[in-house]
Amino acid sequence: MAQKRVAAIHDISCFGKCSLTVALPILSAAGIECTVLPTAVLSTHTGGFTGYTFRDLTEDVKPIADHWKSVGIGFDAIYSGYLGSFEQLKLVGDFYDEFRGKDTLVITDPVMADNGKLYASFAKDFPQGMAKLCEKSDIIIPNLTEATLMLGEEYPGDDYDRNYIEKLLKRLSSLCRGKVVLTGVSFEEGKLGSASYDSTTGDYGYAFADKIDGYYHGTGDVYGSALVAAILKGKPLSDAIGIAVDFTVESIARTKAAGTDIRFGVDFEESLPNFMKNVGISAK
Ligand code: PXL
Repeated sequence: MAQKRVAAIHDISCFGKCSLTVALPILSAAGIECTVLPTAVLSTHTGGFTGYTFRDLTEDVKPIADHWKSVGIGFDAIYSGYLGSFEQLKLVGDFYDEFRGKDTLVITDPVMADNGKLYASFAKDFPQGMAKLCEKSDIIIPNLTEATLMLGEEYPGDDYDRNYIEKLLKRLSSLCRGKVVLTGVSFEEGKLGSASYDSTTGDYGYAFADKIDGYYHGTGDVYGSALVAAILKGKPLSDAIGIAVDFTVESIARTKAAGTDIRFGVDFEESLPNFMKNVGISAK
């Protein structure tokens, strides 16, 4: 069978294990080719570090895409994450239009907010721009904050139930092309996970694990990359969210046990063998 190929459009934060430095190894471990379109190079990610370098690569996005087009490169999926400006949103939307083939899955993680707050580096109207990019996406992966910001709704905090989440998932499915994974969902003290909805089948899915206290940077991208890999390996959405939750939580637990600085990213590498087994890769 032909190897699957993903175009991953994120920044490279050289240190701190997020965006492209996690998408590459995780997709590769699943046997998927990960073609990278770096939107910026930073010495570290922006979460908790000061004085980091930042080289914007916005100007390079279109020439790289044009060259790929001239070579005739196609993608089974396009996966975008952290994008830093309206101009980048526009360029990535154009990339989706240009490279969407008959069977290409377009997956957008609208990274921009958490815990009820837009990240400090984004303008107040950024969520509307991100919602436009989601309109072009087959699958979106917001957390509860990003979901409510894009829908222009109030953030519920911890005050919600299953009925609220299922209605929210339906509204989100109208914002995109029909499949939604909502992260950071909890119905029970001490448990945290994800919910999914596929509007083509009407199926909801849930995956929960024991909640680990502390905010570990880059875990959204570890989760998103594992999810994209599991979907491309043919797992139904409701199974893919479980594989991604287990992989992420196992990685966080190991990192917490090691006492690592929470800004440094999680030790997902040790979990790759288990992840590979779960997506159907076996040593021959
Ligand atoms: O997706 C997380 C992420 C990616 N890239 C950069 C970031 C962050 C989170 O803060 O700062 C540059």
